[in-house]
Amino acid sequence: MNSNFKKDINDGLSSPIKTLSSKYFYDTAGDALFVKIMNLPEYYLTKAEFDIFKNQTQNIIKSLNIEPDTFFELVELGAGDGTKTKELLKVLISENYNFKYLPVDISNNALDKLKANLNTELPTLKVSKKQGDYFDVLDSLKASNHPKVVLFLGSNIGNMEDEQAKLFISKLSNSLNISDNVLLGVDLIKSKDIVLPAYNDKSGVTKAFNLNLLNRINNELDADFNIDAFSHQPEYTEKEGIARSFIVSNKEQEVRIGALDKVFKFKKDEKIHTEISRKYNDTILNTILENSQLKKVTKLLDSKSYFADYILIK
Ligand code: AVI
Repeated sequence: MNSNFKKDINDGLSSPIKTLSSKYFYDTAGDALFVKIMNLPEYYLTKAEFDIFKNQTQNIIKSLNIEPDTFFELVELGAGDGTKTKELLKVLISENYNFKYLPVDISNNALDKLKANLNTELPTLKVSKKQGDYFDVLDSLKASNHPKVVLFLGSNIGNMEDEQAKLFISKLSNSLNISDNVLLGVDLIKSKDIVLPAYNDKSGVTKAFNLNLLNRINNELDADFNIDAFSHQPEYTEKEGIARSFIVSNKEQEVRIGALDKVFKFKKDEKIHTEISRKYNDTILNTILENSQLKKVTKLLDSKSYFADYILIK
């Protein structure tokens, strides 16, 4: 059993404002639910970023500091299924760019699946999977001195509070050499009628994704959460530009977590904060970049201007 998980759950549920980290959404069931989310009609983020990768591939390539003859490493933080990245890889291959693709992920299983798929679909692509923590991998690559392009897509940075995002960006910047690029995908601030349904779909997949966290605590920490006694509650204000997800207790209840030998009390309507999905604009991105050495080069938008891929340079 993961002892960080146990400690984090105990800390989060013992605090006066209960919190559970969204990083714990992704067990096997959570991974499968997230794949379903990406295909939901309401979840515009994946489709919008795919639109940029499919229709603006040349603009992406033009904005990157790369040349066909000079070898570079294309590093992707969080491998995913590669659907968007494949659009870029196809064009780089057909234009004879000299590069290697290095997907980085904590899950070896996800990397194996991606590598097998790429071997079939893009047999000439050089792929080197890197299992581990993002920064351990980036630090190990720094010594090689090859120019790098780092992809951090899908608005994954949006799942960090602003202070965490700043820290992440400055660590990322420190792990790069001068002239290396970052391609950062962020969801943009827009009205509630578009954002909120993306986190509250009609078919209830996002609800299951959020509440799966309680299943995970039941399974891994011998707890007795009654999932039906809790609800999924997303909130969003355009002014703040932040969507937050909560799990709400439907009644006054007690839950025992066996692995902690402890009982947690929930009041009726008490909330557990589980996720932040920060939306961006130029001003917010500027504050996140301000203490790093990364500078904006280009901003590419999808056809509806819902999502942006920023190209940054160190
Ligand atoms: C992975 N991440 C960018 C997703 C998001 O939109 O914040 C996770 C997610 N949570 C609910 N739906 C999707």
